[in-house]
Amino acid sequence: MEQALEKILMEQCGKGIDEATNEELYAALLCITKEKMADLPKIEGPKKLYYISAEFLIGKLLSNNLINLGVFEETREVLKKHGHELTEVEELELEPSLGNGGLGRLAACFLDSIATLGLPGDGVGLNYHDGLFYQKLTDNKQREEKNPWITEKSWLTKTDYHFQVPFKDFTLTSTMYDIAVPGYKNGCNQLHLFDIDTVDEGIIRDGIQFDKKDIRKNLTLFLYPDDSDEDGQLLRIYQQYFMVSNAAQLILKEAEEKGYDLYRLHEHVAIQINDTHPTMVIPELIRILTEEKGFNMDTAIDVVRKTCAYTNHTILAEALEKWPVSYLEKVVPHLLPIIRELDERVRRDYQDERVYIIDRENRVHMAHIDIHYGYAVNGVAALHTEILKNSELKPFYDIYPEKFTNKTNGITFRRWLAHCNPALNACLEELLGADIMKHPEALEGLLDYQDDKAVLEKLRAIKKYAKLELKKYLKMSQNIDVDENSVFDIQVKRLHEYKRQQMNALYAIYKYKEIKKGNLPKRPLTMIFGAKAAPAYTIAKDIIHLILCLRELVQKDEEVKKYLNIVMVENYNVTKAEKLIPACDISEQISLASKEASGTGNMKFMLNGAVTLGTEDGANVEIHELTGDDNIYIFGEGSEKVIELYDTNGYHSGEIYDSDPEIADLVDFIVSKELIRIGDPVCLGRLYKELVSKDWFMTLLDIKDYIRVKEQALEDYEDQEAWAKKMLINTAKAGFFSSDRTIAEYNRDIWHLNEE
Ligand code: 26W
Repeated sequence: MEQALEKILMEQCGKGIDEATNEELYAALLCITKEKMADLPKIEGPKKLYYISAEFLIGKLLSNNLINLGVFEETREVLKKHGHELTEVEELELEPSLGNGGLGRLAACFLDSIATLGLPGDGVGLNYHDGLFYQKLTDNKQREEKNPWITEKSWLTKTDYHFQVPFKDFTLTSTMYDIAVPGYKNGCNQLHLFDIDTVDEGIIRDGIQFDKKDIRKNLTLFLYPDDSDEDGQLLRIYQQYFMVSNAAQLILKEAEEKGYDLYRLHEHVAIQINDTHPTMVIPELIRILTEEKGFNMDTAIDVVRKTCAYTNHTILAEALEKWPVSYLEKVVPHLLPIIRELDERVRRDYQDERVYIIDRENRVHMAHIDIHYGYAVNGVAALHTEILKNSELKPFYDIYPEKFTNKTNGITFRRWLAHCNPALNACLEELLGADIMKHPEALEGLLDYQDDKAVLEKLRAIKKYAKLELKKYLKMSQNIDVDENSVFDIQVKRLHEYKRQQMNALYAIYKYKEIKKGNLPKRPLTMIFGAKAAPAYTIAKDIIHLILCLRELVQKDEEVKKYLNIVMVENYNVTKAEKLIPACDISEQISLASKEASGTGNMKFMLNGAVTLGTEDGANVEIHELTGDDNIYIFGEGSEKVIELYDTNGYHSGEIYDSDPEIADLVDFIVSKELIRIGDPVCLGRLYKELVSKDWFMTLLDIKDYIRVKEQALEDYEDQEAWAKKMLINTAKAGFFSSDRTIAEYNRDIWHLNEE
């Protein structure tokens, strides 16, 4: 590495390593790493996977790629020897924000694991120039700004692949960009991101406003532009079709180049449809096969059905896509005859209108296309899959029980241990004498040390170090002070009412009031939030406003400030997650039971020795089973009760509010004179009203139990040795959540990639 770096720096800027600036070092390392990846063997085999996803939240790539190439340590040493820090060089890399949250990050972890397991599989998505918006926090509110990440020196490689994508009134020519995906000590796959050459960032005005109708200029400008109006939704359909038409053309081109018989496509290709966003790949493939490849309809449908598999990531009704036929007519009229044909076949076979593709209101249910015309359907955690089978998708499960499987999510340990917590990783490898990156199951060996005082002490020291690092980072990035001796309680994830950040905010109110009353905690508490709210999601933005107002209130109160610190990290993203997660003591996973399909942050925190405070929801259920009752804090109503409350219309937050003065006291504080003095009365009033009159995600149902259990966790934290043991057991049991395990299961049960 040293020689390569010397050479390229000399060529590029006539300097040695000592004199090079961080910018120059970054450019040189990017170049070297790209070359090394280009030299890796391409992963090949009899059958190839295409993972189509509207989101790939890949994070910064420099360290990750160096780790996977096996040259991370060496590079760090070389830089150090010459007076540089790899972490500082890495600061210069811009994070591509090509995702909203879990679904996009999962896709990125999966690509890493697919390559690591040596399976041939490429990602296919879109090259959004500004990704998801950049979140600025000003005047205690979220403001959206553009979030560019593509610079001259980036991981993207422009290819000479171009496809024609036909829309109703015009055809666009695509360009394919590639990002290399090296496996950990293995060969290389690719992430293909499609784009058009005419996108114009100049059309963005004040924040993230732009002309939603000018498709040639805006098609790949943003991820999920505001879809609160018709033009926004039409733009989403343009994006989705553009993505899948390119994917379909790429897949068929590669298959034909390899000389495959398209009638046996399913023997050589598996297509994973990541949520419903890529669903139109099904009618698009059928269209191309029938119109251009001489297939008859029956055969085209049969081949496509044997090729496509669908993953469901949510049961929230509003997130299950249903496009009005009239919208599809405006964008992709050539798909409608196919979609109608698919619907007619369903109607011929089943007399149950719940499984029709086109409903009475003339809306196309995208998930229904996937389930009828794909060969596999999976949920992303055990509980989630059970809920799909027994309630949300029951009519489909009754028809196709054999299609349904569970694939509990996972995370790549390369990024979420080796990269984000090198100290912990080194300690584990030393103790266990194994390459955890290849053998996550070896973590269980840590259990042998659960009563070893020296090991427990070491784990505490590693946690303390991560807290100090986070402290430095918060000071540098937001000028925020935190006390490393306080408990770090962290909730970082998309802002959504079902995730119940508002319940955590009510806890902050509770704590504030307790401190005011003189019930002082034994140790200060630092409550850290990080969350972006969708630009058109008003209540979510009100919750951010409440949290920021509470921060201001506490900060201005010298007495309370000593015991409570409320922090909101600006623009939460993968890079920030990597700094927050190792430093966490208490991991907040407090969604309303049944609503969080899986969660993956919960796994990252667990692996890094945080203790979960959570509901029996998503993968928390599996975390609970693995750790046992003593190493997790579970509270709240379970999913069965919650589902029953929805079914019977049995939940009325107003009744709880009226009958429980303690709860009313907390909720009332949202519109108290203390807070109204600081905040916007419209926002706070709206949130207050939402909680007392609707509270769709049942905050008030669980708030008391939440407070009780959280207080217990804080008390238990004081027994430092017992707490360190909980940390150890969490890390020891986290091996199951390696995405290598998840991908091995996908391959075994769905893709069958290395079977001739
Ligand atoms: C309708 C558009 C839309 C787009 C994105 C709706 C919802 C989304 C989310 C960002 C989808 C998402 O991230 N789902 C999450 O997927 C994770 C990976 O499976 C799960 O761990 C989370 O529980 C789930 O919320």
